[in-house]
Amino acid sequence: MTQLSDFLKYRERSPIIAAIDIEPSIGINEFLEEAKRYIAGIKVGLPYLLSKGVSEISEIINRYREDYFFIADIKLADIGFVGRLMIDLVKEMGFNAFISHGFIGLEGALEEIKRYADELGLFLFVVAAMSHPGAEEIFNKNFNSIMEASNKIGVLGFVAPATLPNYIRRVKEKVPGSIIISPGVGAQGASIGDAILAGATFEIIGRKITLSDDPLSTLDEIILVYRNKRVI
Ligand code: BMP
Repeated sequence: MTQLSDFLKYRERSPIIAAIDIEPSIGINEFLEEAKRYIAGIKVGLPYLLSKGVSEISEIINRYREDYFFIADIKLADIGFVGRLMIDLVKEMGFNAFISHGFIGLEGALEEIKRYADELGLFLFVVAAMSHPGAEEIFNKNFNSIMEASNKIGVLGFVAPATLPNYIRRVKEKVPGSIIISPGVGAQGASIGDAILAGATFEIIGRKITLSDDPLSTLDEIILVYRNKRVI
């Protein structure tokens, strides 16, 4: 059973969630072995999940389940029935949490997904707004409706963009006790630490770490920025 307090325990170590969409340059095992002192959680993206497969991801999570929390970035956007099949796989692989879209609406979709997540002891994050430039064209216009629907069913986890930190502030205003994970740091242009200053609980950092020839030195540098900005 993964609860809000479990994430906050890891937050004491660091505000970093590493986004693993591709193999880190030093290989996943060495990376996870060495990055324990820098990173709180690991968000596994669909490209990595599909390329490794269910059994290999299960093995990885099983090996490091005490060291990190694991989020399955499956961004559900389907009917409840399909959502539940996906959640079964997420549970089987040993993840603590997963991400769903919220624009699918409650009845027959998000409501069912939330209920099933609770039943299986998985923590649910809903995408409140997205980080890329085109997000403002359609997706982010629905921010209020997504938040309202999520509130109705007691969602406490949100994804909100570091590139558009106003959404982070708005999530925090609407659900003060929520946990906010924020992508867009590094490769997409947001500065390290700014999402945390806007109210995010964790920053999701992908390519800045995974593409680095020396991810551990990069993590050292990131931690230094957090210290200078006094967010840790
Ligand atoms: P990167 O730091 O390499 O840009 O990776 C960002 C990660 O956050 C990716 O895994 C992406 O799927 C995810 N993400 C995002 O970039 N923007 C969003 O709005 C929502 C996301 O989940």
